[in-house]
Amino acid sequence: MEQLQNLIGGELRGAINGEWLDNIEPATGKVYSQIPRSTAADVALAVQAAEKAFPSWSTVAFADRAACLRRWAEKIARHSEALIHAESKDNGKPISLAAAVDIPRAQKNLEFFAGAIEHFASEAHIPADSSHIHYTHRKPLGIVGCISPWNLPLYLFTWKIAPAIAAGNCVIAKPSEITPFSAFMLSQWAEEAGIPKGVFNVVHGLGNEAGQAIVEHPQIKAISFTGGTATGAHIAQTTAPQFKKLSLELGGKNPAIIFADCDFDKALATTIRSSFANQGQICLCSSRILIEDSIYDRFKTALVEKVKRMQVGDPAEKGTKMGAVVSQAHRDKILHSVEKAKEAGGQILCGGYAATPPNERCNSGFFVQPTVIDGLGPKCAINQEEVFGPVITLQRFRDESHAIALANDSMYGLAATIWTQDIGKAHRTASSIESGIAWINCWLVRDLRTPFGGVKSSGLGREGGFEALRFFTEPQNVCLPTHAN
Ligand code: TXE
Repeated sequence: MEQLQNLIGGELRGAINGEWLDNIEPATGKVYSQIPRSTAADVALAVQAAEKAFPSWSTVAFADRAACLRRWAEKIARHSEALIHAESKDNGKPISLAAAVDIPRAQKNLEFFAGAIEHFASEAHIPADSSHIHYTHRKPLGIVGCISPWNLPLYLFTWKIAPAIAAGNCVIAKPSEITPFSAFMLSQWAEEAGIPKGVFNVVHGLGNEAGQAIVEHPQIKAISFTGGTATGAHIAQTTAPQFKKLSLELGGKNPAIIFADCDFDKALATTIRSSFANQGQICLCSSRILIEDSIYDRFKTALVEKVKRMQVGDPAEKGTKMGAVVSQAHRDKILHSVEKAKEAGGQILCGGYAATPPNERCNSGFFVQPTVIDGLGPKCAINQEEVFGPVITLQRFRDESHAIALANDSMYGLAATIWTQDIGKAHRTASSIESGIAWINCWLVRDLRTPFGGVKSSGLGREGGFEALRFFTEPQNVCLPTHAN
């Protein structure tokens, strides 16, 4: 059985304690590899390696750092077939999705931040009398921690490590213990890409062991985290007394607002995609579908008719559109949320159960039927708690202000989609919604320069573009007189 390794100070190695954790393929329920069960001792070793590497890496020219990231991106391109299959096997997502989204985007993240660091200029301020010049010197923080989740494994892993490394930091990264494989593959190519030993370290292991040790370590100056809201709150509590910089990208309960004057077919097709892509396991997925009264029945009927036809398939097969959910525990959590919705009086329009495995190979895999629930109000648990699976609810609204009230009736505020052909209404609605992102008549259209993140319990701070480079640097104001004293 393959044993994945940590990368510490340029060396691929197991955990110091010699312990291993099983890694399971969600489509089959079978253990197929192992990862080091790292602890605080491994994190301490990685910090030592990073401390050694930092003085030199922090002074490497931007163009040379960018060149390393570009060479690394080339490795992703060269090994893309292997990465696509690895990501699909590790996560349960269809290979078609890994090929269309995850792996190309991981490559793009590295290329994008290579370019971004080359264009990241400092600001200067000169007062009206020109007596002084102030300039901002943005310095790398030192050693930073990057902790990523399982839903878009390499995509979100590279989204964090690329700006951190580009900005001149040394990184201690921890991929999710549930989906460690693609990060391990990437770590094997770091040296060939020219990343010096100790600049990029990967410590595999459990969240409450290796992850917690990263968050607690006093030499780690910032934490960039994507994951569940409860974990984010715990990390915030741990880091606050140390005044660490913190970026949190957490959960969502995203509304899709379907106004009666929308382009019906486009709204329907995209809402199905925004609800069920990656088995609903994207923080940006729609999970509360809000539909205007006058088209409620028509939209509901058309949606349910299409969702009923969606079949789960073996993620390894080319034609599969819906694969497995990530783990047995996660499948059970999703089904428990559906059970609670039934008990609360929800009407299951389709789905509602574990799905029959698509073939013999997948007999012990973790599959959930795409599920649509009707008849529950905004305060119900299913409309308040993140399910993070292929489960959506429908709610009816009277008018624009009612739609906005329903959309904002949530502790989360990550993303919203708005479907209308009235551009004024679209803008008004977008600006009234408490969310980090509002998509009008589209979904998941991304430009890596834009600020990415959420409000309320969906997170803290923004990633993306120069926002990420600002997060991973400390600005120092330097002031000097323009005339000799
Ligand atoms: O995530 P965790 P889980 C949501 C989704 C899901 C729920 C729980 O609703 O059902 O979160 O998922 C590491 N210190 N999202 O439990 O635990 C962990 O090892 C440091 C939304 O799988 O938050 C992993 O690397 N690190 C989401 C990462 O945190 C810790 C994506 C995320 O795991 C830690 C995933 C600790 N104490 C889940 N405990 C999104 N926003 O996209 C855990 N970790």
